[in-house]
Amino acid sequence: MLGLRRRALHAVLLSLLATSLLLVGPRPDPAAAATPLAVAQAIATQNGSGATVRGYVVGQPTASSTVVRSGFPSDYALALADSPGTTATGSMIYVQIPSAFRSSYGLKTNPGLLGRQIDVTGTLAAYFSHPGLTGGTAFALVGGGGGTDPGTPTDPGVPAGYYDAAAGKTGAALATALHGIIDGNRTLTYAQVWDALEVTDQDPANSSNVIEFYSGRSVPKSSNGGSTGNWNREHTWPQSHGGFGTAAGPGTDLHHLRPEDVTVNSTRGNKDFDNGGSAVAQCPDCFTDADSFEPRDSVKGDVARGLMYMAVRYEGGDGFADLELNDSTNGTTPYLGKISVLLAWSAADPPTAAERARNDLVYTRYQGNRNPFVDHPEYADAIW
Ligand SMILES: [Ca+2]
Ligand SMILES: [Ca+2]
Ligand SMILES: [Ca+2]
Repeated sequence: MLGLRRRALHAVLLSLLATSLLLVGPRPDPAAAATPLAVAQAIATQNGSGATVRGYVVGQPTASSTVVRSGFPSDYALALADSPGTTATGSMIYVQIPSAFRSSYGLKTNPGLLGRQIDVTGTLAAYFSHPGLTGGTAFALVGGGGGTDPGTPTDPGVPAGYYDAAAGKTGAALATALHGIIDGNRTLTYAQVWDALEVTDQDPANSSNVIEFYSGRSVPKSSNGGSTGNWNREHTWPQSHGGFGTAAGPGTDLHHLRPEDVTVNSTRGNKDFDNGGSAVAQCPDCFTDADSFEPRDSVKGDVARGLMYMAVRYEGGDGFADLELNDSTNGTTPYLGKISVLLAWSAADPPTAAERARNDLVYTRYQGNRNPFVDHPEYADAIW
């Protein structure tokens, strides 16, 4: 019985292997991948050949001579041009977005892609009765933040030049440069934060759930609220350490707001972050005492980088306090501690792919600004 089943499985695997070998076909030309075509070249080469085309996302084609730049109706297509300001459809190539790439490159889901430079590999063939690129097999953002620190894996979502103003700087000059890069962001209302957290903190293994930040539990998105057992909106920089309440701005900034169990959120209260204390109920590997809270190891760096972002983003402008990290456990606005511990946590728990993906989501989908300490964790020691 077992032998028969194993033989049957073997046959299936062999036939799959044969099929995949047949599907491989001619090897791709590595030179084509290394040197992408400009959009003008791609428009002039509509011969059914395969190519990688590099261009700026300038909108979504909805008809042969119509490309919209807002109110994107779907994730099915985008238009590329050699200049981000192009509005003439004759200078654009229309790109079909296969289903596998729609959640990452469709404009309805990712309106922040407008103006970004991307590479698309596909077939040079008409789409919408217009010069096109169809059957895409690879989509990639161009750029990636300069080679200042080859030891740090750079997020491909970082647009080229994003951190140029910070290059070569340290200390207060670096903080000032970063502030200039990340300020002026879009803000959410406190009500919009519910929906945003369901996206940014979704459980990768269950799209109906979010992961509670400190406790690590996967809980239904639908069980948000203020009752025991619900999850709610945790300000990792406590409202009372910044006087911002739930105001649009620091009170709703997704770089430090996270879903957390109501009871655990209440236990954390407005305590500073530090090591030690006794175990926290419903929060494995979390500790607390009278004046501080310690989350589980795998989010220690995430906590630290979110707070470092807050200290640099909020410098006393926009009608809000100048948030600052210090080395105390203090209950006073606008300070939060302890910076020596947060630096150690950031070093011990460096950014993961999941943390970088969250940063990308906040950037592209909600706020239009990035957390520099996720993209460049080395900035932490360069400032503090
Ligand atoms: Ca303490
Ligand atoms: Ca982490
Ligand atoms: Ca500050």
